[in-house]
Amino acid sequence: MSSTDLQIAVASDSRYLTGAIGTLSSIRLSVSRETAIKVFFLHDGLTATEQQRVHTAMAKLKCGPEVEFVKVDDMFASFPSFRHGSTMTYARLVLPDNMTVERLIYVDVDILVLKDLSELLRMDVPETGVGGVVEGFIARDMPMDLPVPPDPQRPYLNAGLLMMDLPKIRSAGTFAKAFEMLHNFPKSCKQHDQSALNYVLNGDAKVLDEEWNVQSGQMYFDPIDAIPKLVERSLNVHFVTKAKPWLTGVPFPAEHMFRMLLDAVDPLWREDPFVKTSMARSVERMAWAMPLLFKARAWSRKLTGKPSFWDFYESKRWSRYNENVLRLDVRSDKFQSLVTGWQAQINANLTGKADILEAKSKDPLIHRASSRFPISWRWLQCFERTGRLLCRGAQQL
Ligand SMILES: [Mn+2]
Repeated sequence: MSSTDLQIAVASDSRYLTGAIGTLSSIRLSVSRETAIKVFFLHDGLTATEQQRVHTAMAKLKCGPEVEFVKVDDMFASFPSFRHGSTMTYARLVLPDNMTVERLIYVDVDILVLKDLSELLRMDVPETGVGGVVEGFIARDMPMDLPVPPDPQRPYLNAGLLMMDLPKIRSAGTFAKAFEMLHNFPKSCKQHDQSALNYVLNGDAKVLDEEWNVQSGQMYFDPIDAIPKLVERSLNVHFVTKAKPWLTGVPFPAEHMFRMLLDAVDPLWREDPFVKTSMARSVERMAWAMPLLFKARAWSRKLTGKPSFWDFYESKRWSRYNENVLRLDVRSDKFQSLVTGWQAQINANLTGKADILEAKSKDPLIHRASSRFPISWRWLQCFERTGRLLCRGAQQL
């Protein structure tokens, strides 16, 4: 292929369409305008209107990627389904059979891509044909029904961003073996295709620097300390939790950047039925109460003899979230210059003059940090601390 330089594959159903539009736009902005981008968009039956929505959004960008929709058969029906019954997570495994290109980069549709992906084309890949970033969020799968357990010392990849050398994958049979794993040992494949792929690779992959796929749901990922790297455009942020930027009001910088892109290329994205009915948004409004609610559930489960590690974890995660919202100063120079610079970059890449936006985004969520929320959260913390002191006092009596 002479005119096309960067070949990308994504997979999405209607539910993630908004995310796909944001992710693809960010890829376009991350590479020079001389780099032509071809996108293979795997789907399980997007309507003509939905496909047109993607084309329209991409046409708003100068040198917008050429998108080819590829419908994949319902061959994954027997595999464990993802949340909401989606099996599109398996679609990446059929890529070697359907594509004639050599190097392909698979990208999840929940990533803000800032780092130039064409750099990945110049890297070597081992004979298995796969490269990726080590998983940092989900604990490594525990083998449930495997005859030979995997070696825990070997790297375990996150499947959200994969560089693929298709001829190598075909000749090593990497993805064919992963399909076999899913068929034969479904119980071990808790993380779907990611588990299967990792069992097959057993660490024999090109391990990329973390910056290529920073998994933002990690407890140690600090969304505010990340600002300088966002300014440098030196990392890709993978929104790995349910709190996707387009489904929630998460006010952190990367999430905000994602929504700014959507505002520019797909102004009616908030009307998407899956965005409008997002459960995550209402849960997020209760953020101030979440740490206590989860802790209450954790203790009640502990008292009834069914302790749950996850409730404590969730309680801690929401506390961390609330602290970060309090720390975030949207009026700070750091934040403002990030937003202004990003808006300028977006504007420079828009085709129509009429669409050019001001740096002051119409995102109403970003101003929430100064709402009543911090007060409720502080009061709850006081309440909890007093309760704990009273309990301790009572024990000493
Ligand atoms: Mn993902």
